[in-house]
Amino acid sequence: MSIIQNYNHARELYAGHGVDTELALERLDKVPVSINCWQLDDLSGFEDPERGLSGGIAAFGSAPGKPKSRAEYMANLEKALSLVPGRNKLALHAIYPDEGREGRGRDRLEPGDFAGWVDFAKSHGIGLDFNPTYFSHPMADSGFTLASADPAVRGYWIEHGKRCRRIGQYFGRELGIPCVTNHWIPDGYKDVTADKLAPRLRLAEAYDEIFAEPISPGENIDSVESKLFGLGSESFVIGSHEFYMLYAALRKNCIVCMDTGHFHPTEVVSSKLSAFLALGQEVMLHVSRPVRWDSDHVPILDDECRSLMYEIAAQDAFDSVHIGLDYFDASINRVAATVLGARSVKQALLCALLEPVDELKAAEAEGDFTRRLITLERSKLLPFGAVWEYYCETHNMPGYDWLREIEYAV
Ligand code: RNT
Ligand code: ZN
Repeated sequence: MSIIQNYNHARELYAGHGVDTELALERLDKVPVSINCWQLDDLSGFEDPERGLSGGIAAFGSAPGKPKSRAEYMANLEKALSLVPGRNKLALHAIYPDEGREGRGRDRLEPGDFAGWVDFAKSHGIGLDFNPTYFSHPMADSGFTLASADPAVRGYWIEHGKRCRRIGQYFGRELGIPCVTNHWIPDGYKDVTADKLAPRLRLAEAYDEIFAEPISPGENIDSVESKLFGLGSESFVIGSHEFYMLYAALRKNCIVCMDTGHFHPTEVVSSKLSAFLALGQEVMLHVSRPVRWDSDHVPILDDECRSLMYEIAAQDAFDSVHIGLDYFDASINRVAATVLGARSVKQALLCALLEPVDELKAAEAEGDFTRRLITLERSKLLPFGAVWEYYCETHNMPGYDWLREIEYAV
């Protein structure tokens, strides 16, 4: 049977269960997913690719094919983008400036250092998101950046943060799509901490300075990303979830970013999202797949990814939740990994959009928890794959056999 025939059959089956596949596909097509540029090169960047990672993050694995030049990197990026259907954004890090702009200090970056990316985004019809790089740098060697007690170190990174916001604003202005500039810092202590207040006071002050310049949210939105613990900050992380949640709610100058790998393994971001929605707070997401800890595995179509997307789709919260990706696994082909993560999140989104949400909410309201559970289980049996394949087909992309499009060595 052809893709269309399969789809028509699936559409009828879904319709029989009260679900309109056409509407689901229409909605899916409008939701941008922000693809992280750093899976493609293990977060090496262009600033000084030989430097290696530090500051609580590491990419494990030795799959062949890591790009040896900017040209190779760009070709891989083109390939990856060509295999992700629907609306996308590209999330850059500050260590990926244009050619010839690599030598500047991070406290001297300017919008013009990323003009090439604006051209790239324009030619692909996509938006850009941005990330200051507060790690993998001699000024971050102490393990502290914005919360550092050393005014020279803190000042350096405050300047970096300010400049990154202006770069985000430039992206938003040029592309007509707001940029989310996401701030994550590695600051924390490896061991038992005597003064947990002072570094947090310094961090709050540092962000107050960074966010002081008013920038229209139509151009740039800042998000702050927490973490539970990291390599080298096992005992105490300055930028914790509570810290940022309160900071964002009280100061109203930024939003919270939740990375799905940054919580205790029994905590799930899908259960947290509605708290933000109930209180009118926008959220940025870093969708990752934590395996036992913040392992930054590539997202797959697993239960939590589906639950997370359900929370957005069931509340029609696409204007309040920005979906971004964050993973870096060097043990599998990097282009395929980028595509897999992005496709998986979009598939999870499609699954969510194909749920009979009204029926589920009605069963819950009536206290019919039996029907609620069985209706949810029924969804798993419906031919979602046929709908996905048709969606890919409408974007001239393979639904199932996309790996064939990628050349790679083992
Ligand atoms: C680190 C944070 C952060 C980074 C990226 C590369 O724990 O998740 O988002 O992964 O900025
Ligand atoms: Zn993250």
